[in-house]
This record gives sequence, structure tokens and C-alpha cells, in this order.
Amino acid sequence: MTSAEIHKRRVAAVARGVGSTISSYVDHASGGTLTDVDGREWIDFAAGIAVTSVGNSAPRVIEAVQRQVERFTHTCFMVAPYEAYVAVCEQLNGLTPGAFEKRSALFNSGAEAVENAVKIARYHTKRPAIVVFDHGYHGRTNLTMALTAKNMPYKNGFGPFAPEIYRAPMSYPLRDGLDGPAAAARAIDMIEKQVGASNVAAVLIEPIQGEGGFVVPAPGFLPALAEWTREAGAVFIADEIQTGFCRTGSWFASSHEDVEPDLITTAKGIAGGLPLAAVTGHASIMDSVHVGGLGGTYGGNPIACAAALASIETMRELDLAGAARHIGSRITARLSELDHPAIAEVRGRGAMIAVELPDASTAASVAAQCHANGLLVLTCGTYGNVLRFLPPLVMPDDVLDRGLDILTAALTSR
Ligand code: PLZ
Repeated sequence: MTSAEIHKRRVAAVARGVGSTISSYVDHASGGTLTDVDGREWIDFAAGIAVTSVGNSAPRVIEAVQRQVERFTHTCFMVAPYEAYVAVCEQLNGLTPGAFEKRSALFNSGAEAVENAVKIARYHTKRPAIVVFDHGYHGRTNLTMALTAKNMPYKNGFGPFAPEIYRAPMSYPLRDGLDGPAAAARAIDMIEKQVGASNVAAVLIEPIQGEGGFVVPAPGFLPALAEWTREAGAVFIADEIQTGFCRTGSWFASSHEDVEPDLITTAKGIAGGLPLAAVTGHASIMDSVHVGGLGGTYGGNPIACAAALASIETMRELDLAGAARHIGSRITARLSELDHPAIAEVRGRGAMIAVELPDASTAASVAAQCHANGLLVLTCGTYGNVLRFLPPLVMPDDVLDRGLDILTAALTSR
């Protein structure tokens, strides 16, 4: 069956509201490429939106998943528990920043992890307000839509949204020209004047914004916010769903500025493509919730846990944090060489790099040219004008370079 044939069936069967970046249908995938059903190879600068960091069909993940499927597929951890769930929590508690005692709870999707982090912070503080930031993205469920900044396509027509969510100005150096402390002072002033420190349950932020445009806050912004949050008796939550698990060149992006969040949400890269998400944090905060207050049928599914343990082992053994730094410097070097007037900024950390272009139509046409030439890239940003690159961290140099050839040709043809 060809992509065109499947696509015809899709239009008749799949809800229109679910979009796709490309209209080719995948047959199989590896460490750096996807092959569609028409036999065409795509260089993968998307990794399923920062998910397949260990590659698609990573050998350890395949083996662990197969072994687990043969033993059992599901019991529900809330009904009959199993070791893999405990082992994933141990790994998360050890790998996330901060030497303090931690606990974790497992869920299915990023949005679900964020929802639970908010539940835990509100329970612990007995306060209502959640502070989020301009350009922030936290999901598409009802609560997380309210936390997400951008209207189209995420929120438009889907309200009313959950109350007690307050949006503070983000540090966006290209656009605001502020240094980190000044941008933090601006955000804190807004919170104090418009929300009131004593009402704040949590400050929730992506250490580098993902969907919002790979916005890297100015140095000092995150530490100042974290410190204010602690002094206010509120919970500092880092949403590391996109930045976590080696993507930015360290296990977690908070570490680049020595920030130790009270709670961290993770998903995406954690399990090599299987659906798994987590909230990890201070034992005193996590354990404040009554027994039975957190859970869900599938959270911490044993197959996803087996995949996570194998993915984490792969990241350790192959030093994928180092690989992310290597990929990032290779991408940045090629893009900086271009010095093209359409490139407003090349930014990011590790293998989470983006170029900001003048407008959405330029970004869309560069992306379209990349797609026509077999390179899968994604756009992002509040203004839709950012092209982002999230290759699997196991992508070989020659594949990366071929992708960069296609990308630089598309950028310079503008
Ligand atoms: N927090 C920081 O990046 C998911 C969304 C794609 P889920 N980002 C990709 C789309 O258009 O739906 C994300 C994220 C951050 C939370 C989430 C939500 O994670 O697993 O998609 O629910």
C-alpha cells in the first residue's frame, strides 16, 4: 500500500483535528532515518518530537520490551505492583538534579505528568495559584491547555479553561534584550503585584522552552526565579518533558544553571518511544499526598518501564549527553557559517537547536523544501517562525551532515 493510498483512507477514517507534518506513512525507522512505505528514506531531525533520543528500534529497548511482553503486559501498579516501576523511580530519583531525598510517580503522557505536579504542589501548599510563562507549553488537556500560552492550534475554541493560572513574562533575550536578573525581576514584580506571593502554589517553567520556540532564558533568570519561589514557600516545578534525558547535553537542562527544582516533570525521551511520564521531587512534597491520591490505570505500564530502564542504560553506556553536545556543536557550526540575513538567531543547547527566521511563512517554506529533499524538520514558536532540530542522539555524523546539507541549502535559497 502506498502513502497516497493510506492517506486517502486516513482522510475518511481519522479525525481532521489530528494533523501530521508530512503525508508520507512510515514503514520502519532506525537511529537516524525513517523509511516510508514508498521506500523513501527521511533523515530524522524530529525524533518524534524529542522522544527517540536512543534511536528508533534501539537494540537494548527492543530486547527489554520483548522480554517484558513475554512475562506480562499489564497488571496496574495500583492493583498488583512490579519491580520495574520501582526501578524507574529509583533511576529518576538518582538522575534528577539535587542530592536530597526524592520520590517519583509514573504516568502516561507529558500532560498527565504536569497535571499531577500541579495537583501535588496545590495539595502540599494548600494554595491555588500556578504561575506559568509567555510562550510556555505544557500540554493539551483541560488544565494543561490553560497552562499553555499559544492559542492556535492548542486552545482555540476549546475553553473555558481552568482558573488560577497566571502568566508571567518570560526571558527571551533576542526579543526583550534583558539580562537574566532583570528579566526575573520583571516576572517577580508581576507575580507579587498581580497574584500575591502567599497565593502561589507553584511556579512552573520549561528550563528551555520547546514548542514556544526553543527560547533559552538569559543566564541567571532560572536561578533567581527558583530562589524567589522557595522564599515564597511555593513549589518550583521544572517541566523537563522536552529538555530531559540528555537532550540538552546533560541529563536535565536545569543543571546547566545549577538549579535544583522541587519537582521535575519528565516524559518523551525517557522510554525510547513507549509512553511513559513521571513527576520526581522532594520526598517531603511528593509524600504529602494521601495514599491513593495519585494514580491511573496505565501509569508506569511494565512494558514502558522496561523500555525506560533500557533507554537509561543506553544513555549511560553510549554517553548520549556527550553525543548531544557533539551534535549541537556540529549543527551550530554549520548554521553559524551561513551568516544569512534571514537568520535572526541560532540558539539552543546540546541537540536542541533552532533558528529563528523573520516570519512563519519563511519557516514554513524552508521546512517544505527540507521535506521535499528528504529531511524531516519541525517548526515551533509563538510566531511560528522558528525551525527546530531534535535529531536522535545516536545519529551518525554522516547522516547528520547529509541533513545539514539539505537544511543549509534550503536556508540559503531564501
Ligand atoms: N511539556 C515541555 O514539550 C509536549 C507537543 C506536541 P504530551 N510537546 C509536544 C503537540 O502538538 O501536541 C510537551 C512538552 C512540554 C508538556 C508536553 C506535553 O506532553 O506527552 O504531549 O502530553
